[in-house]
This record gives sequence, C-alpha cells and structure tokens, in this order.
Amino acid sequence: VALVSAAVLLTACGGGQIGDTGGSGDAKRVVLIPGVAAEPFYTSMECGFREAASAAGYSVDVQAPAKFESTLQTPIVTGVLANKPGAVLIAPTDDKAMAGPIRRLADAGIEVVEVDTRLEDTSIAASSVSSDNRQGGRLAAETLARLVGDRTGSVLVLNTKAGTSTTDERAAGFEEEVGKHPNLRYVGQQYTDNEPDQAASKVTATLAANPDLVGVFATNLNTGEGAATGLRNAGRTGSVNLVGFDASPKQVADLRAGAVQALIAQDPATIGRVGVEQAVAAVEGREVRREVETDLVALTRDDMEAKSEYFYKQEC
Ligand code: T6T
Repeated sequence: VALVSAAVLLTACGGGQIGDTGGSGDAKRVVLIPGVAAEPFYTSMECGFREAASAAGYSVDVQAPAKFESTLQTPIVTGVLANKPGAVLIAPTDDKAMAGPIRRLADAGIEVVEVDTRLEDTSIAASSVSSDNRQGGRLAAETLARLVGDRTGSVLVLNTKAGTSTTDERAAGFEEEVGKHPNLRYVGQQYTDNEPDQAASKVTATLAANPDLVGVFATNLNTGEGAATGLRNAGRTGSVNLVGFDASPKQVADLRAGAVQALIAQDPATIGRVGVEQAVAAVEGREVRREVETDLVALTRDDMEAKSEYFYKQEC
C-alpha cells in the first residue's frame, strides 16, 4: 500500500508496470527509479532506458517519486527490493539518505546502476552513468563570463537541495571557474528546494540587495525556469545574463525567446541507454564500467537549432 501511494508510475513513454514477479525474482527484468516523476530530464532518460532494455530482451518497470525527496523515494526502493528484479537503475535523491535503502538492493544480489545523481558511498553501485557535472559548472561559468563581456558586477548561483550530488558538483565547478574572471564578483549560492517559485523570489531578493547583478547560473531545470520568471518580474531579462542547466521544452522556448541566454544541456537518453547496458552486463557477468561520462553541450540562441538533438523530450 505504501508503494502505491508513494509511487507515481511514468507512462509518458507508453509503458506501464510489467506484472509483479513476486518474491522469487526475475533476473531479466530491469527497474528504473528516477529522481522525480513526469519531468523532461527523466522522461528522456526513460526513453533511452526502454529502448536499450527492449534491445537486450529485458522487461521493464519505471517507478518515480512524486517529488525529488528521499522520504518518497525510499518506499519505492523497498517495494522494488521485494520483487527482486535483476537490476535497478536509480537516481538517488540524496547522496547520504538513500545509501541504506540502496545498499539493501545490492545486498539482495540486485545489480545497482546509478544514473545521473550518485551516493557519496562509492562501494554500493556496480556502475555510475552521468554527465561530468563539475565540468558542466565550469562550462556554465565560462559561458556566463563570455556573455557578460567586460562589464563588472555580481553573479549568483541558484542550487536545488544540499545533498543532490549533481547540482552540488555544478555549483562547485562554477565557483572554481568564476574565480578566474576578476570582473565577476561571486555572491555565493542559494538553495531553492528545487522549487521554481523559490528560485524566482531568490533572484528578485538578490537583485534588491545587489543592484549590480550581471549574471545568474541556475543549476537545473526548475531553478532555471524559476530564475527566468524572477528576472522577467523584475524587468531585468537580458540585462542580467541567465545561464541555465538542462534543456526542457520550456527552457528551450525561453532560450529562443531571449529570456535565457545559454543552457548547458545533458544527454539523458544516453544516460538511460548506457545505464541499461551496464546493468545487463552486470547481470550477465560481463565486464562493467564503474564510471561512464556522457556529453554536455552549451546552447545559445545562435547555435541552438543546429544542436536540437540535445532538447529534452516530454514523451518518447
Ligand atoms: O538536472 C537534472 C538532473 O541532472 C539533476 O540531478 C536533478 O535535476 C534535473 O533532473 C533537472 O530537473
């Protein structure tokens, strides 16, 4: 019952829950547990996941929490453990709080592959597939510095929640790189609980405290969408350069319309596909790559249409 109430089944890619296999398990079954339901980053990941699982002859199941929260993701992991699939691909919503539940999967002989986010404890997963998020943060800072040019002013980072490995790495990479640009004064990062409304109001408040704000780096989809709203509400679209991360349909529309000046796009479909390939290799006793890095690319209004393969999908 807990599983049913906590889990939201993703159906965007035309699939559903494949029949319960009971406690005996099914080695040729792979489960994806994304960070949150119905979000274009994870939907694109699910598309690659389904494609690769079908090619390998594995049945699939996708179960996602309604919010990006370890308290909602934990009961899903516990339910999946009872069904004992061959492998689980999971995006841990907290790099510490999810370690216990995920370790129980591995202890039960289920192959665990981290997709996108990861645990601090590197001894649990067989493989981790993600963007180089620190490099993504550096790329965001370089891109922002280029957009700001020789103007001088403050720059802000909008982060999601502490303990989200990916966005923490992006913020760290940004901080590392921004220090090389003396015209940019880094005013630090602010957490938004991954809520667009909080991102919007934090931008407005930072503008009031730092009227010389020239740039914002929003570390993911929700923070980027919220930051664009905040700048629009303050009448500062364009005069404050906004670099976002991810490429949801709304973020892409914002880039095209000039509400955002650049996006650092990931390749979530490849994360899902390669995640399955590593999981299947582990189940079948073949060689597994402990770390796999996938592509990142900076999109601006000038070059975005030529890089449209990086736009995220709302359905497969
Ligand atoms: O940026 C992605 C993902 O990489 C991150 O770990 C969490 O946020 C997103 O899902 C976008 O909302």
